[in-house]
Amino acid sequence: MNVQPIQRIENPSVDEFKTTYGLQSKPVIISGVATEWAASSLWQPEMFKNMFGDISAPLRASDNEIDVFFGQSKEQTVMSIAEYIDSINLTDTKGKRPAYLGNIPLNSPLTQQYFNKIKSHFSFPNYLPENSGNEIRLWIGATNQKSTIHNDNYHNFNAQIFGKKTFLLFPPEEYEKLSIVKIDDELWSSPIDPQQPDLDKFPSFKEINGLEAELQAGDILFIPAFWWHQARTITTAINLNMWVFTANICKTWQEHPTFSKAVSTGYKF
Ligand SMILES: O=C(O)CCC(=O)C(=O)O
Repeated sequence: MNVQPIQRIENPSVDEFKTTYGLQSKPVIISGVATEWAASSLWQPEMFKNMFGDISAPLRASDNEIDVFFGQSKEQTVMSIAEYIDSINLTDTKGKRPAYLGNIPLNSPLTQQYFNKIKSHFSFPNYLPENSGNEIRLWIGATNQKSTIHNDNYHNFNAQIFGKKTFLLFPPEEYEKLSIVKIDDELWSSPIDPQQPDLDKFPSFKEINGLEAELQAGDILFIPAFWWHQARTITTAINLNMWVFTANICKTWQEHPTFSKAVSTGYKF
């Protein structure tokens, strides 16, 4: 795996971002924006415990998506936010790791009343003004939580609010070296664990080219639609992201030119 550090820019104007990164589908880390949000000083695991501790949340039983999508850990578990925060604080990297409070939609009917209490704490700039909507999601995970390598059909601005998280990013064309498979119509994912790749089974992963983003609190990572990505927490981490839907990108991976080329050359997803 050949990974280069991703470019970093300081508080770009909307025009600069849109022209050089958004319209070019070029990943970048934006600094100097989320650092100014109230969330940067207020959001810590204890704040969520104090404000929302009594709420019961459905969680994935495993914090490792490879177990969830390619293994046996499909079950969900329910616990209060207070119990969850205690479980991540107690995590011992050798012991059983806790569930994952990730992918929580904040602007959904179920969560709206809680979201209203914290929505003044952040404000994503409207870097892609031609968007057709957005969705805000919250992710609170313990050290070493891992997602699979997957892609999404919308742009993604992922703000690191607390702790550290690393993202690996690969261009859409690298699907073959990732042995991408279809999980369902919305989800295309890699069975490879990039931190411990099985190179006998997936030899071409050695040749892959990608980017690495080491996010510190206050950074915002731009992941363009259809770029493959994997998230991994380095410490207990709180992230807030905004998925941005735009009319000028194709709606599904099947509509992406790389996908049709892959299928025409015989690749079986
Ligand atoms: O932070 C994570 O666990 C995954 C984030 C992600 O992959 C996404 O927003 O698509």
